[in-house]
Amino acid sequence: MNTTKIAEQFEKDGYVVIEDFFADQLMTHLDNVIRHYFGDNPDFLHDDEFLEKAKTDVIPWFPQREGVHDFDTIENDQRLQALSDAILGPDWYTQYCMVMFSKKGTSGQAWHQDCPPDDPLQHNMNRLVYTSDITDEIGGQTVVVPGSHKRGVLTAGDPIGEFDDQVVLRPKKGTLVLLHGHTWHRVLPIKGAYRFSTNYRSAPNGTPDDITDVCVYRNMRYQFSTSKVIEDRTRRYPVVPRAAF
Ligand SMILES: O=C(O)CCC(=O)C(=O)O
Ligand SMILES: [Fe+2]
Repeated sequence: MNTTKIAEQFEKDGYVVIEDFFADQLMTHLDNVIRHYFGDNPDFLHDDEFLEKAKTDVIPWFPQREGVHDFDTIENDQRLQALSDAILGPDWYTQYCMVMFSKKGTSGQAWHQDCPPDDPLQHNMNRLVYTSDITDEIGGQTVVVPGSHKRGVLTAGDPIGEFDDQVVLRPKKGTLVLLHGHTWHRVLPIKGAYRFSTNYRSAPNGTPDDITDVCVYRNMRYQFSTSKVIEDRTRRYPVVPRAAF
């Protein structure tokens, strides 16, 4: 593994994909733990307004907070720590391990930045682990705009529209995706029975612990701790009827 090269690629693109990073056996085990936890019909935690406006159907689970230690192996992986050192600098810290589960027929996640890019130096980094293949049949592909972590705030507009320069990722079992919190990204709708990813969120030293409390969508800024829309972005771009052109 060329840590320096990977860190350079991350700095340039705002994300990096490394296939076959984790062993098959470990992935199979964690996949089973997650499927067993969620069962067939998990309930949603978010309120209706969030689901409607954010077009985001995700049920989070924080296994380590419940004393489930199966996920610690990844947290302690020396190679993952070396990559995190190279990208985040000394004394970076782990925020939490979060499994994000979506049911069949749900809309995935709309375009967002995990935290506002108002200060370019304050950000989280997602360390995403995929315990089974994400395929076009299952849906739930992760979509990113390369280099957008340096473009400032996500443009207002259609929450699920396409960008010309977007790249669709189809992570396989054992893939690690490192993703800058300011990179514009989304998750496509889920067509298979369910879809999940496991995120070991981290941040550079000095980053506030609640950096991801406010998420930027193309139609709003949403604060999770208060379940409130703190900025309506739909008024910033006038909707001009087609007939006007
Ligand atoms: O599950 C994914 O592929 C991406 C999830 C995401 O948006 C995030 O972890 O911030
Ligand atoms: Fe995200």
